[in-house]
Amino acid sequence: HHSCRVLVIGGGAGGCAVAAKLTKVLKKNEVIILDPSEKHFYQPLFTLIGGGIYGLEKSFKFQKDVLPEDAKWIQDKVQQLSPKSNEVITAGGDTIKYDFLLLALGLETNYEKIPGLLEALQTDSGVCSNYSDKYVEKTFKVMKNFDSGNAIFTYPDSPVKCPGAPQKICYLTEDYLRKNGKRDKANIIYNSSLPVIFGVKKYADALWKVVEGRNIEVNLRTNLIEVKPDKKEAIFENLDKPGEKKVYEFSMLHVTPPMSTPAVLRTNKELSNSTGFADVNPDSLQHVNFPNVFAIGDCSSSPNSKTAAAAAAQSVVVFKNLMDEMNGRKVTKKYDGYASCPLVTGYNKCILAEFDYKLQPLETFPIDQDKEMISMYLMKKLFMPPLYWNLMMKGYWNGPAVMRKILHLGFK
Ligand code: FAD
Ligand code: UQ1
Repeated sequence: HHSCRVLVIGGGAGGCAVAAKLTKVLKKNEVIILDPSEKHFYQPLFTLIGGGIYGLEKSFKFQKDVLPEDAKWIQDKVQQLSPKSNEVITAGGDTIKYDFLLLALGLETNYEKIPGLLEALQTDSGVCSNYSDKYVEKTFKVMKNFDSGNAIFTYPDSPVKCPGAPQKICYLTEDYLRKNGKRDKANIIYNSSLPVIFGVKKYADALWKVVEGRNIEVNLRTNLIEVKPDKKEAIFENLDKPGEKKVYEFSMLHVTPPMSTPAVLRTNKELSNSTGFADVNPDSLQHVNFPNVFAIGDCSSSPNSKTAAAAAAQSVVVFKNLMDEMNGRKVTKKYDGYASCPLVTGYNKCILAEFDYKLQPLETFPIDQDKEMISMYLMKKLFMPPLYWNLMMKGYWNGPAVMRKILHLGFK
């Protein structure tokens, strides 16, 4: 049995970033991090691994080498949350008491919700998915083996992490097939449950030009409901016309699975809202009913786009507000909803989308970022991984807000 000043549940992008900040001001072992996984994945690299640019080994480090030294890591899962008594119970049967709690459990992938999908992923069927460390390396194998026919990319009817990623791999595949002389034998199809290609108009306009210029078919409100690996068929429903289905044959099928917060949070009615996300104030990221509870990252109800970039911008808000709450001061720091999504559109180009709660562009660089640029591609590929490991995971990266202000001096 343990007790601590701050319990951080989930030592991923958001949890580790805040824990690193907390350990700089609290005493050794006053912070406990509860996380079962041996490996810490830098998931934004999965897009490039799927595209064959890197191997899986580039995307992770061991959690023991990532989590802050002055925090105590308990390698276990949370099984029960009891916010009224300020304690949790772990799967291993430990009780952990806390003064303050940070929920940072991320989003789970629910491959099993689509009949036939797990079997298809585990066999030689042309079905792949960048959204799991188990399957991400299969994507490039499927790309290489493609000869002709339909290459289909899906976006599910649920919230997802990195809402751009389902189409990034579509663009990489299109570019790969073009470079390898197979493009004219391929129909490239992006079937998305959403009513738009992207939620921010400026970038949606740019992406429509990309898909039109490269002859990619886009079907909106089209949701994958079943995969038949033996027949190589994918079944989609029309979300606007209940009951209307369409069967596609495929040679390649890249699936973005439905996602949800982990059941332990989703089913806890004291902590989560009706959609299963930790119910926080979108400005302060403090829980609406329990002032000693905060949330960060993909499991938070704050209505921003779920990205590591958003978690970075949130980390400083959560840290400051948690310290203010701890010291009996007024909680004042506000999160503006900043998120960013490097929309990789080919092997050397990328549109860097950056925006806020209002879905208005909030761009770091004093240039119009709705253009495909090699510089943004190189930033995503070469600059972001070390920034994540060496700055964000050490508590020194709060997103690009300061950089943006400096770069815009004299421009506005
Ligand atoms: P995570 O980093 O997922 O961490 C959650 C942690 O909680 C994990 O360590 C897990 O082990 C732990 N956990 C889960 N259940 C329990 C439990 N019961 N008890 C204890 N611990 C638990 N973001 C970008 O900014 N840019 C990108 O280009 C980008 N591309 C992406 C591409 C792909 C294919 C994917 C999958 C994601 C991408 N993202 C990108 C999104 C980014 O990875 C996430 O938004 C980010 O990791 C969220 O951080 P988090 O801390 O909320 O969750
Ligand atoms: C970012 O801060 C971040 O989190 C570490 C990402 O996740 C990997 C990103 O993809 C991006 C683009 C940012 C924003 C950073 C800059 C310099 C614009």
